[in-house]
Amino acid sequence: MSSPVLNCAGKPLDLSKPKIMGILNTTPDSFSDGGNSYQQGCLDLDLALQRAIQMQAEGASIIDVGGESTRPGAAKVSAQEEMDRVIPVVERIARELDVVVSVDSSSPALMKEAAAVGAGLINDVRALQRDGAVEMAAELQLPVCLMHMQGQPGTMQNKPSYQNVVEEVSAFLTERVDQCVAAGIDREQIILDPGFGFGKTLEHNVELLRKMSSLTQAMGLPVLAGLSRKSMLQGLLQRPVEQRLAGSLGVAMLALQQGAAILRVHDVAESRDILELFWQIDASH
Ligand code: 7PJ
Repeated sequence: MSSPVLNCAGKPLDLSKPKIMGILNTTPDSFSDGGNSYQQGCLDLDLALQRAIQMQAEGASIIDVGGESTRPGAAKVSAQEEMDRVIPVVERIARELDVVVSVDSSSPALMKEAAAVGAGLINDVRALQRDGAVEMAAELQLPVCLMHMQGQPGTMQNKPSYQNVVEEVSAFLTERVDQCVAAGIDREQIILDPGFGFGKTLEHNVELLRKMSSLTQAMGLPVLAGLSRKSMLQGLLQRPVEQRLAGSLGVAMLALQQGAAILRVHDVAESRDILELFWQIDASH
């Protein structure tokens, strides 16, 4: 793999050892809170900061702040609403903590504002395909995570279909990397993500996880795995969201063995134990 150290707005992120990205949702209907206190969407600034402090203490190197729910059927969020939710949280965390703050967004305007208040990484589930997004990321000179999704969040789970999911995801990401590099983004600052659950059936997700190392090897770029509490665990284990911790840890370990460089997770402390076990025991890294 080429240089595994990302430059996140001056903060180095060394991916020669895998890292944990802790999820901080600012959406009121965030994926995992399900209306109970399991993980509340952090609308409140102090609460968001407390959660970030906790995740950092538990071992997160990156805090991923998102304000748009991308789960199937989620209500659309206006650009202004997304901005109002995300920017104050990014600003507060970047100011108070020595941690990389990433922004889970597809909006170029939001990327710009977030960078201005200290964001160090752009995480885009649309792989910078919105108008002006590639150019904005190039201008901001922040590392980017490019994720594969088939279709759009509202309808992506209706009938996902592929001839060969691994090849198609790989081809898409290759094309996006080329676009980004052509626009002036440093290739060494790009992270790839197969996008588990984004326009994929259970079988597609399983196939992608099984073959994730081919993605890592073919592209020579770090890969992020977002598997935490996802519905494939419902498909595999018939567990509702509040009972997916063990399953999430299991697939996290498999992802590490397939070469994942970043785990995007809700349960930071537990995931860090998995990461440490992998690092100390598995000789393949
Ligand atoms: C992902 C994400 C993911 C990246 C979400 C959820 C849905 N960003 N944002 N990868 N998932 N890069 O957390 O279940 O898998 S939102």
